[in-house]
Amino acid sequence: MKKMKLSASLMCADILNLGSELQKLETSGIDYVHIDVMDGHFVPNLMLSPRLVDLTRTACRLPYDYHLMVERPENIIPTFRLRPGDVVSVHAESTVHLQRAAAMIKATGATAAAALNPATPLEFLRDILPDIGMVLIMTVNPGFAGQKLVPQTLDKIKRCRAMLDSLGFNDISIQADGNCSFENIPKMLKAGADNFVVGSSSLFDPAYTIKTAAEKLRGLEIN
Ligand code: S6P
Ligand code: MG
Repeated sequence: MKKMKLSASLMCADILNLGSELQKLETSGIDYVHIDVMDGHFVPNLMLSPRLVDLTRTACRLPYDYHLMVERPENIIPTFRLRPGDVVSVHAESTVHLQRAAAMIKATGATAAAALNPATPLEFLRDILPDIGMVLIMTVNPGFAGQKLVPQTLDKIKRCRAMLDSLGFNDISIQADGNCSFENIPKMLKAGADNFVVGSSSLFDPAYTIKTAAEKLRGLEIN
């Protein structure tokens, strides 16, 4: 079984204090910073510009996990200063040239990933598997934080893990994005996800500090 990875959703952090939030993520043992990029077309929201994101990279050493919710992702990929160790997810629904986008990402030294909306069939992944290191399964419809889990996505995670393993892609990890709460993560883990985008439902729940929420999240893997 793969070790659980936690990817902190930056749009759910305290935006007025991003520098100290990033330092807290690093000292709390978070694995990735999840960057939601939205263009107002692919999703009805706008979020996290390349310049702002690049500036935040001086505040911590964590790898970044970019989630591109944009039309024509090929146009925006070169505008980020990607580093080896970063992951970039491109939605299969967002481009007719998914393999080209994955190749562009790999050429920078980052890992390419493919993302699927809740209603998009797993079959869309089949021919991109040799180019990716991760599948991002949207467990809510993309565009906003604070939404409720789309229940059938749990079975989709399970079928995705089975499909990857049966085709020999055991190394490809599965990220769940949306409503990764203390209650839902155990179900997602059981279904076969190993990487979790933690946002307002858990890591940034005001009932906890980042440190205590991260500790509670790590405990979910053991129990
Ligand atoms: C949603 C976006 C997500 C959110 C995350 C928020 O379109 O892709 O990454 O940032 O899901 O977390 P939560 O716990 O509020 O659902
Ligand atoms: Mg996301």
